Amino acid sequence: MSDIKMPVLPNTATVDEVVEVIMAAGGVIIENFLDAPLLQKLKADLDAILARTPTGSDAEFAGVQTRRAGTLFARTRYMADVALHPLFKGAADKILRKKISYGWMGNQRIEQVPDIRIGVTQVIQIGPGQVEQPLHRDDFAFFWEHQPGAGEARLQVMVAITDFTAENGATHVIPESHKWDDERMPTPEEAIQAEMAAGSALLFIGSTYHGGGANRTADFWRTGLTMTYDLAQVRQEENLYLALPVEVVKTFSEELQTLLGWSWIPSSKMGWIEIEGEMCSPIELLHGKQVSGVHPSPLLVPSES
Ligand SMILES: O=C(O)CCC(=O)C(=O)O
Ligand SMILES: [Fe+2]
Repeated sequence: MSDIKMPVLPNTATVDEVVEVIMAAGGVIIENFLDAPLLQKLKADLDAILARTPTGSDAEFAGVQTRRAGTLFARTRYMADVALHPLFKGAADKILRKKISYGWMGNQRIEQVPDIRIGVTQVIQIGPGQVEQPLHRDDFAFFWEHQPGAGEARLQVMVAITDFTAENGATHVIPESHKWDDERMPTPEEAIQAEMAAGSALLFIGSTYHGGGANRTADFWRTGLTMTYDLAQVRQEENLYLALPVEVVKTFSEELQTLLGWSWIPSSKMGWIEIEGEMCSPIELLHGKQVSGVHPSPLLVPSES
């Protein structure tokens, strides 16, 4: 274990300061990311979910003394406070929404500012006896390659819902590992632990090597809430379209509906549905429109022959 410390910023830091530290170190701890009353309400909701969640069966990665629950936007009303936290959303916009130029459309040079979407929502509760998770990069989910200039695909938050300590499984992070290529293997000696008080949060990018810690306590369950912002052109890792009931999504602001994926990418129309012969954004479905020709689907109507 390295004796370097994870960089820490107060919640009064600016977005630019947060981005600067993340891009230098691969991650940063924001102290008091959530205020105490909000943390308490969020914790009550997450504890109720976790009480109904069994430990997992994946010994390799997810852990067998670990509880993981998703679909959090339908299970607690406080997810919006995490997703739209100015430092998290602000840093995600700055890190991920970098103008790119590529190719041509006829004689027009294509220049895009990529959109972002919410890719994962998960509460992770590491229990006594859980062993360390292998060090990994989360952008592995997109088969992201780490070449100079490749840019970042993900900004992730890990909010400490309980205190995170070295003994209870605080997340391991290898500082500056986001600068590595794909050949260099991470080793536990290079990692440091993101120890932080409940309410603080670790922000880190998809190319930073990290992993859940071992829980060596007798009876303390370490609880962390994680959420990612990802480039909109990669697939959302958690299948939010199927997981979140559409009635719930309809109650959200259009900003949140878009971030959750109920919108296309306007410039490329990626994610379109057809309505009346036009490629349209699926947000139209939340405004009462229907996809053409499937209500009712002829496949569900008994055929005459
Ligand atoms: O629980 C943690 O501290 C990290 C978990 C993690 O990195 C993962 O499951 O991908
Ligand atoms: Fe991870």
